[in-house]
Amino acid sequence: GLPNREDRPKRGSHAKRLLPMTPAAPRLRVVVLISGSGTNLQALIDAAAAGQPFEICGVISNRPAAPGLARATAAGIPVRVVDHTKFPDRARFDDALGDAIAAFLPGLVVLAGFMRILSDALVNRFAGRMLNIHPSLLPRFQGLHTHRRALEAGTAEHGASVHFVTTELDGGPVIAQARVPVQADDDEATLAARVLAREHELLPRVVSWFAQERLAMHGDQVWLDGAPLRHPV
Ligand code: NHR
Ligand code: GAR
Repeated sequence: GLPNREDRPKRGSHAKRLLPMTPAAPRLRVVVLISGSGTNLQALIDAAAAGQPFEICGVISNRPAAPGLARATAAGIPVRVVDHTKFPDRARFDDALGDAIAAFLPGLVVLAGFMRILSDALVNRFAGRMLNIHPSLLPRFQGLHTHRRALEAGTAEHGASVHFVTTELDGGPVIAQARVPVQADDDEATLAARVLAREHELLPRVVSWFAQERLAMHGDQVWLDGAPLRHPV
């Protein structure tokens, strides 16, 4: 087969003249869905700019005022807003969102702080090609307000998880997790910040695995590097 992307001659390099038929490596097209500040989006933009084998081909927000939209625009990435408040029901919103996603011809869809629950129809439209980053150590603290609930539960360890999106909300198979300690003097803001910093490493790493075709979901089973993944990384 083809050599790894990293091993192929770079365009303009001396090696190009030695191997003139080597094509430019195609980069995975990734659409990112956001609702808010978009710091995870920024981490993906930065990873792509640093040479990871994917490109952010579009960013979609359900909130017109999401600060993350400016991050995309600043990076020259096209943005779309599909405002859920403008649709009569979830099914109509999801149809429009699905069409907006599909128009970018993505190989992968990433939910990065996206705050609307997606219908089964939309999830199935991108089955095996949609990831979410969730701010807890799943299966603990599914749903919203995870940091507050972790503090209330008195848990010693908290973190974030990247999982394939399935029709089961926050229940799709977990790929990788980042753990942080909970400190005695933490409040929601300090704990969220500690988790978020780790999210910014975790999410680009998992997206790179998918782009390198090291990662897939078959049925509800995650595969990494040719073997079924028994425990999250
Ligand atoms: N959709 C499906 N089908 N499966 C998942 O695993 C999904 C999903 C959509 C979003 C992200 C998730 C998270 O990581 C996510 C995973 C929003 C809510 C929610 O209750 C819950 C989980 C997640 C995202 N949203 C409210 C709703 O009624 C609205 C809240 C708001 O707008 O602020 O959609 O946490
Ligand atoms: C992140 O912590 C992400 O895990 C979480 O929201 C934050 C978004 O930050 N996601 C959810 O809560 C999904 N319901 P960002 O917009 O700066 O990436």
